[in-house]
Amino acid sequence: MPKIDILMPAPMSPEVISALDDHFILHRLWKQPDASKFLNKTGPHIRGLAVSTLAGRIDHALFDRLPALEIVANFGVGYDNVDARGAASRGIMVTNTPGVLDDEVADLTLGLLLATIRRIPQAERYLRDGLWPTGSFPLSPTLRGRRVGILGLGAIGKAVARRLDGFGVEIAYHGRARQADVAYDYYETPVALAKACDVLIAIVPGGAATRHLVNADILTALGSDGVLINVARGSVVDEMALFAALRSGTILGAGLDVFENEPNVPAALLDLPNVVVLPHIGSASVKTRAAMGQLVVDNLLAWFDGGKPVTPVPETT
Ligand code: NAP
Ligand code: 8YV
Repeated sequence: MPKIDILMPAPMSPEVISALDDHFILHRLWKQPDASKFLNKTGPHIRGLAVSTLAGRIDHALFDRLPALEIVANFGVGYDNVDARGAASRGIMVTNTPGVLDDEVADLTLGLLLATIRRIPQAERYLRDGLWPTGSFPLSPTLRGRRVGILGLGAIGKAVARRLDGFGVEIAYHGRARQADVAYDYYETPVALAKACDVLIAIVPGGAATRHLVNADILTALGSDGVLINVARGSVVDEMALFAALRSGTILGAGLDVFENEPNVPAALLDLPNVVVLPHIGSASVKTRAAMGQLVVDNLLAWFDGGKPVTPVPETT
C-alpha cells in the first residue's frame, strides 16, 4: 500500500499512534504550533482522520480544510461527535467501534446501578471517615422487587438486560420500534416506560434526536422511589431538570457516567447526597480500550486496502 496521509487532531492511545505510524504517514495536529497554517499546507493531502471525543466536533469546518478526505475513523461506538450525515453528503466514510465494548459497558452499568441504590460510595466514605464506631451506616434502598426500564435496547442495552435477568428483576424497554425477537415489555414512549418502572437506564445514542429525551416529565413519571442511570450521553438528560428532581425528591437518586459538558460537572450536582458520579469510564478498561483502538486501525487499513471498512456507521453505508 502506498503511504497515505492520516490526520489525528487530538492525542489517542500510544498503541493506536504506533500502529498508525507503522502503516501511514500520521500527522499529529495537536503538536503543530499553528494548526491553521499546517492545514493550509498539508490538509489537501489528508485522506483519513482518526478521532475521539477529545478532537471536538468533526464537521464541515474541518471537512472544508481536507478536500481529499475519504474516511473518519472514530474511537467510540457513539459518534455524535462526528457529523455523519454531513460526511455522507460529501462521500466521506465514517466508522465507529461497536461490539467490542458491550460487555465492559454493561458491567459498569450494573456496578453503577448497585452503587447508586445500595449507596456503596457513601458507605465507603462513612467507613473511611471513621464514622463506623459511632453507629451503623443507615439502611439503603434496594434493587429487590424493582422494575427496570431500558431506554435504548441496542447492543449494550441487551448486554445490560442479560445481566439484569440474573439479578431477578423485571425488565421493560423503549426504542423507536418494538423488537420482534425480544420478550421484554415494550413501551411506545419514554414517559410510558418511566411510569411503568422505578429504575430507568439510558443507553441510547447521543445527538439531536435524543437531546433531553429524559426531561422533567420523565423524571416525574419515574417517581419518588425512582432511580435514573445514565451511561448514554450527557445530552440525553436535561441536567438542570435532573438536578431539580434530585434536590426536591421527585426521584430517589441517580448514577451518572456521562454529563452535558464533560469534563465539567456542575458543582451543585456534586453537592447532592443522592447522586453517584463517574468520569465517563463505561468502556475504560485497558483490554477494552485496546480492542477499540485496534478497530480504529483496522477500519483505516481495510478502507485503504479494499474500500470496505470493518464497521461503517449506517449513515455512510
Ligand atoms: P446501538 O446498538 O445502536 O443501540 C442503540 C439503541 O438505542 C437501539 O436499540 C435504538 O433502538 C435506540 N435508539 C436510537 N435512537 C433512539 C431514539 N431517538 N429514541 C429511542 N431509542 C433510540 O448502540 P450501542 O452500541 O448499544 O450504544 C449505545 C450508546 O451508548 C452509544 O451511542 C453511546 O452514546 C453510549 N455509550 C456510552 C459509553 C460510556 O462509556 N458511557 C460507552 C459506549 C457507548 P431503535 O432503533 O429501535 O430506536
Ligand atoms: C468512549 C463511549 O469512552 O464508545 C463510546 O461511545 O462513550 C466510550 O466508549 C468515548 O467514546 C471516548 O472517546
